[in-house]
Amino acid sequence: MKTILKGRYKEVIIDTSGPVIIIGESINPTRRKKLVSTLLEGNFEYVLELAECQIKAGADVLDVNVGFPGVDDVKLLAETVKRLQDKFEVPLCLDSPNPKAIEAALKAAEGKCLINSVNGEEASMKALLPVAKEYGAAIIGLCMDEEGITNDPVKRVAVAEKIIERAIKAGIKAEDVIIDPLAMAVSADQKACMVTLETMRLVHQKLGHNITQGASNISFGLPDRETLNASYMALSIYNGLTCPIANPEKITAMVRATDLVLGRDDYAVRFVEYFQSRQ
Ligand code: THG
Repeated sequence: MKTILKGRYKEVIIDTSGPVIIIGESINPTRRKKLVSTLLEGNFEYVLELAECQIKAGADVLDVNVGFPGVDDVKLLAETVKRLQDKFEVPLCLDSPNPKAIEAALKAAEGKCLINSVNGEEASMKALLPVAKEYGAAIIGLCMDEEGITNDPVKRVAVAEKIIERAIKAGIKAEDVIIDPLAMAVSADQKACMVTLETMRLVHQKLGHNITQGASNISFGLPDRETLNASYMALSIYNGLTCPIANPEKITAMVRATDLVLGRDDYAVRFVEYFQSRQ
């Protein structure tokens, strides 16, 4: 199954048979107070710098999250999208819990964006599926609903199926629904990674959809996060993860390595090219 996203000029194909597409996570105010302060001053230089660094490091798509308390992200997300698209060709992933901000950003954006995210709650699906249809956007479907987040992979897959079904009813193509199994901190629950890995395996094998996840969520609260993230990333890709939201500066090398190991990099071209670009 293929999900196609578009920036102003550039098209990115996320294919369930790989190679892995990297959605850069860094445009996010969590732990980046400078992003908050510069944007509040109407200064877009830092956000453009974050975009450029991530693209250079291997990001194919950029996640854009400018939400923080006290800020009107309806205006700010749309404005940030415009500034990013003035300068960069890559497709954007619009990350906000506020449907109004998503809609305003879609109105401002060119190409075909990814909405981050819709969950299985009625309110979320009602608010966002018609908007996705209207603007021709793809969506990330989170495996949670009114009952919360279950620890049973089969139930998580059922939530994914519900979102896919409702999206299709709203006129969205099946391939435009990317599933997020919801990666949680393994410090809080040592079974957490096994639950998402199994959810991914089931979504990949039974539903055949593309899969994303916040790939550094699992290592919150632990030392040596990079090692943990890398281990979990490789296993996730093997189980069907095709478009992680991650820090490309830290993850691209091992993503290229995993694609090669999984037989998705003929003559090791992408692996070697990436290595040479780092020398
Ligand atoms: N699913 C979906 N969307 C998401 C998440 C998800 N969006 C937000 C988040 N989770 C993914 N994005 C981030 C952004 C920043 C960080 C983690 C996840 C972060 N960064 C640290 C920093 O910048 O210092 C550490 C970065 C690093 O490890 O290098 O914490 O799950 N659909």
